[in-house]
Amino acid sequence: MRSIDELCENSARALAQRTSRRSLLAALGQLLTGAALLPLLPMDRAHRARADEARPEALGPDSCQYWKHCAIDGFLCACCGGSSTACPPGTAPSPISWIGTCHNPGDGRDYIVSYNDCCGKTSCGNCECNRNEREKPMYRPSRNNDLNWCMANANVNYHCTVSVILGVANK
Ligand code: ABN
Repeated sequence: MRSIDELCENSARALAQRTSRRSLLAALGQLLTGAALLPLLPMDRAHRARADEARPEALGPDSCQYWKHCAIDGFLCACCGGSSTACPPGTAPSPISWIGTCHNPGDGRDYIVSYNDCCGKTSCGNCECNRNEREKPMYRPSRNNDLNWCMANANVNYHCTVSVILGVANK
């Protein structure tokens, strides 16, 4: 019976006879290139976004799920050239607004938030956010937020909405 040593030696010799140094280097090169390109291949990273949706406190003010937008109805000004508290250039905040109370999971407190519409340009169309927490149906107009708060502005064109924190809500 042939020993394992003999078997290994013979198969190594047979491989060496069949393989040139050049082809070995080519195979090694292919292996290294493949390994280097592996991180560039398309991957499904959607699970990360889904994980963030499950943790609203991880999102910023340009996300509809951000805590202080809990009663908003409109386009987020942060996606329209302004910020979550400042109207975009060329628009003016409405003096009348919708008021909501939102819970901040970051500090566990409730805050009074004013949703002012920014007026003077046509609808922004970006980041529509319609959360309307505790809003009542249209047949109770004083408790319904589906209104153009630019109605009292010189230019009544609605553009987007800001969420301005007015203060902590007392229990
Ligand atoms: N408050 C935003 C808005 C504007 C026009 C119509 C409905 C809602």
